[in-house]
Formats: sequence, C-alpha cells, structure tokens
Amino acid sequence: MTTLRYWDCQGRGEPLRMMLEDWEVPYTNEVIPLEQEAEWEERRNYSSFAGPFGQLPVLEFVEPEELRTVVQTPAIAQYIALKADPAWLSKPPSVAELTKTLAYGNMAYEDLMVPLLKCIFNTSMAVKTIGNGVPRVLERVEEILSVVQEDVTGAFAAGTLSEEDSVYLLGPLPAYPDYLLFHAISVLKDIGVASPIFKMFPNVEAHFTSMQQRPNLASYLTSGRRPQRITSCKTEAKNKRVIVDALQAVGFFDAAGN
Ligand SMILES: N[C@@H](CCC(=O)N[C@@H](CS)C(=O)NCC(=O)O)C(=O)O
Repeated sequence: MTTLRYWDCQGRGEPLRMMLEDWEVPYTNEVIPLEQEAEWEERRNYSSFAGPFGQLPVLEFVEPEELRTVVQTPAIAQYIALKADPAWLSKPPSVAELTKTLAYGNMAYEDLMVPLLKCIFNTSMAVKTIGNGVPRVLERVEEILSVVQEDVTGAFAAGTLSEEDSVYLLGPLPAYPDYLLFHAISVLKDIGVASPIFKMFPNVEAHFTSMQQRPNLASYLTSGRRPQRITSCKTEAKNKRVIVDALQAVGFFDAAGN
C-alpha cells in the first residue's frame, strides 16, 4: 500500500493528497499531529520515517519488488504522476513533455504555493507576495491557459477531443502542476484574497473551477477528511485577518470589497 506521510495541515502535502485522490491511488494518509514536537525531534533522524532530509512530506510507494521512499514535494508529485497519471500511463511522457511539466510544476510550487504558505507565518511578506509577486506569475499562467484554450477548442472542432471546455496547464487533462496551482489558488481563497485575483485572471478562475468540479476531487474536498488548517502556524486564523487588512490598506480590493 502506498503511504503519504505528512503533518496534520494542508501545507505541502495537500496537492499530493489531491493527486492520489483524483487518480484513485489506494493510499494510507498518515497524518502526524502538529503537537508532537518532542517525538518529531527523535523521529526526524530516521530516514525510513522522515527521508534523508528529516522533513515531510514523504511518500512510500510499494513497487512489486521493493519499497521506494520518495522525498521533496516536486519529486513526489512527479513520481505519483509517473505511477498514476492516467495520461502518462497510457502514453509515457517524452523528455520534452517531462521537462515542460517539471518547469510548470516548479513555477506553481516555488513561485506560488511556497511563498503563499510562508506569508501565513510571516504576514509582513503578504503585500509583496500577494499584491505583487503572485499576480506577476499568474499573468503568465493566464496567457498559458489561453493558448491551451485555443488548442483545446481547435482539437474539439477537429473532432479529436470530446470535451470542449477542459483547459489545464498542459492540455485537456490535469497534469501534476495543475494540482500544485489549484492548491495555491485554494490557499488564496482560504485566506480571503482570491476575488481580486479572479477578477484580474478569468482563465485562472476557470482553471480553479474545473479542478474543483472534477468528481474525485470534489468528493475529497467535501469529505471532511482534509486538514482544516493550511499550515502549522499557531496563529494562522489571526494572521489571515492581518493579511486581508494589509492588502485592503494598499487598495488590493475594490470599493465593494472584491
Ligand atoms: N523542500 C522540502 C521542504 C519540506 C519541508 O520544509 N517540510 C516541513 C513541513 S512543510 C518539515 O517537515 N519541517 C520539519 C523540520 O524541518 O523539522 C519539500 O519541498 O518537500
């Protein structure tokens, strides 16, 4: 059985959980309580538990002849995709496809998701990150999605695609970067700052909606099995309000509060 080991928060582990759920991989969701600080200091030294870097997430994937421990979020995401993404299983990715997917995955992880998680711990970064950095990245994502939209519409017109409206970062089906992007946007929504972003970037909103409506993902999102907290930050609820206030003060929202 595959095991994903991560903390009792969404954090870096959540997009990995979403991939496993959406791609119907049977897995054990091993959730480590956030309060186990003393135990963690001990357990992080065991590479079988916390990998060679003493951090989570860790994925244990049982191969027919061996057990693989995979660490580092983008590597885990790529590994899950190679083992379970239906598109990659039916047609293994070329070197070019693998490389492009890694580039998009790193963009969603390093340039969006991780800075957003850091803002929750350090609210002084919020205006710079959410007010400037994130929109700058999403401007490019918006363009990428509109090019894919044209391709998908063309393929639908040519009769090679059955669904006209599915537009993800790399084509008509979600690849692993889509789950990283979806989680980043979910974090913005959870903080309460997504509406100006959606107004600026309608393709990004449409991407968010398409992901949210994927049946397996929708049932996971409403299952009550997700950790409530985004991060391990003890003052997360208060910090989210501080972020909204800071962005309000710099005119991020319009007069109607959107
Ligand atoms: N570069 C790693 C970072 C992993 C990481 O920072 N994990 C944190 C939780 S989000 C952790 O386990 N921290 C505990 C520690 O370092 O003691 C990745 O992308 O997976």
